[in-house]
Amino acid sequence: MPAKDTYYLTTPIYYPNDIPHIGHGYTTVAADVLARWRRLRGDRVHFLTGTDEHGENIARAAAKRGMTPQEHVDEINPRWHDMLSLLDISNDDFIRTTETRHTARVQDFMQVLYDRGDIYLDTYRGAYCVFCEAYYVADELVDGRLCPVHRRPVEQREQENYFFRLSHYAEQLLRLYDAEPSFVQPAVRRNEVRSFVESGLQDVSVSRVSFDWGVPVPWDDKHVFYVWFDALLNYVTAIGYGSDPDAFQRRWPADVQFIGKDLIRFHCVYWPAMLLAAGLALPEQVYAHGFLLVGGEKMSKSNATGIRPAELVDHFGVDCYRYYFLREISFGQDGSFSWESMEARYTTDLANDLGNLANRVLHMVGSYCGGTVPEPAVAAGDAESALAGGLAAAIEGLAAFDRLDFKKGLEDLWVGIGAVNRYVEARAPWKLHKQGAADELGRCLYTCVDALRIIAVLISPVMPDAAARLWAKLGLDEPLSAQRYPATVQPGLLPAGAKVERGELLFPKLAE
Ligand code: ME8
Repeated sequence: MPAKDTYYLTTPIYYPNDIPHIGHGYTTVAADVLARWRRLRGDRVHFLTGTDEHGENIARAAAKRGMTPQEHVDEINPRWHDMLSLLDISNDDFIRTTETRHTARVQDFMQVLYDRGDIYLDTYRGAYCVFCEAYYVADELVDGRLCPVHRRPVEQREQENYFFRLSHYAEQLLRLYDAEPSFVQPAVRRNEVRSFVESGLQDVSVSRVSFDWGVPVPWDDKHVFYVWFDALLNYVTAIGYGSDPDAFQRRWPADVQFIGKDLIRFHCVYWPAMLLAAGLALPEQVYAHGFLLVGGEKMSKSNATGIRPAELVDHFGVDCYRYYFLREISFGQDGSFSWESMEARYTTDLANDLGNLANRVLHMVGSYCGGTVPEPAVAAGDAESALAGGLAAAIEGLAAFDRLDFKKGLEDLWVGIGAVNRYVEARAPWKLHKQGAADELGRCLYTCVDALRIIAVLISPVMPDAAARLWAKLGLDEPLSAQRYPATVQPGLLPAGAKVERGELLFPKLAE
């Protein structure tokens, strides 16, 4: 059997009951930045996303549109792929839970749990939220009758269901949270999950008889599996569980599973318990980020605050979209989106700090050196050493991405970009040109273009499009995709003699 050799990361699989909004974009972009970052570090990466297509929610959305659930999900699926290409997402696979590669393996997995005695038949009564597809106990409800997530009335339900012996795993889960503090991150979510489990776990229902839009229970065809058990299994069915043992061994366990904080109970309690029951390894980490808020409330389609990614990308471009959310909001905490703050980030960080720098430097190489990167004929002086120090800090700082601290990594990177801007001001190449100090000028412009080369690589996980456009201006033979962190982001590796091209602005003025 091969050993694990692949960095495997996932997003939640989203409900295609409607088109995607920027909340879905947020998780997906963060995961994509990590996937690109790991590739830049030289890892083999497998990045999975997809759609969660079964359950009552989807069946209702389809009925509203006068369609069968299958017609509905087939019709809406391309809109999810549109979001991925709009946002430059580099996923390696996209799973739909209606695919046979998934449904057949869900049946296999659940059969294992049934055969081991971890699933049994019983009757369930309780408060149910259709939008969450979840039961709540009385003291979780708001005002005794509203779902705590959707603030909509819950329904009282009684059903004959199959149950998973979740209670049996409480002790093991508590030991897991204590022994592996990195399993649930950030810490505030681990504490939340831990107290939930500590307060007592009840067995949970894993099947439904009231509708049939789901994966049939193989030993009792009156039932379909509860959509959450079906959905969670995508993380293993998509990578070869039960179908391709080699592929599975090379990827599982997942390195990071990204979720929003709404999903911690499912991913940090049910999911590890299911894996323990099946005798599979647990993911290294489940990371629950915060909510994007609009007007202080969680932004969502059901409270009519959903913003489509295209509304922002059309105006600000994909690079700013990807940069903004990770730079503005501490990953893990809630954050508010505002048009004004996005505009400010575009103008200050992107157009001024980075775009103008590239434009200025390439303009000078064009006018003073005929567009050819000069030889650094004289040795580096104090100004160059100061700049190298600034860039080294930025390069090192970007490793904050390993901890998913995207904000800190980007802040450090922009301190580095500031250092290049200060270097240009201090060395004033226009003065060196006037003075006819050709060697000094050559050293200065070489240093600047070399810095642009490093910056292009460093921004590439977050802004792959801008990075590629900047890289193309530098006229280098090696492709951007061949660059590696940290080996090729060291000063002085730029070959002299490359033909640079100023071309169009990296971040043009925004339309009014
Ligand atoms: O829950 N802020 O799917 P879903 C930040 N199918 N992230 C947000 C957000 C917001 N306002 N709104 C949504 C489901 N998200 C299940 C998951 S996984 C086995 C099954 C993001 O379409 C965030 O990642 O409701 C959240 O966890 C997810 O979308 C919920 O997506």
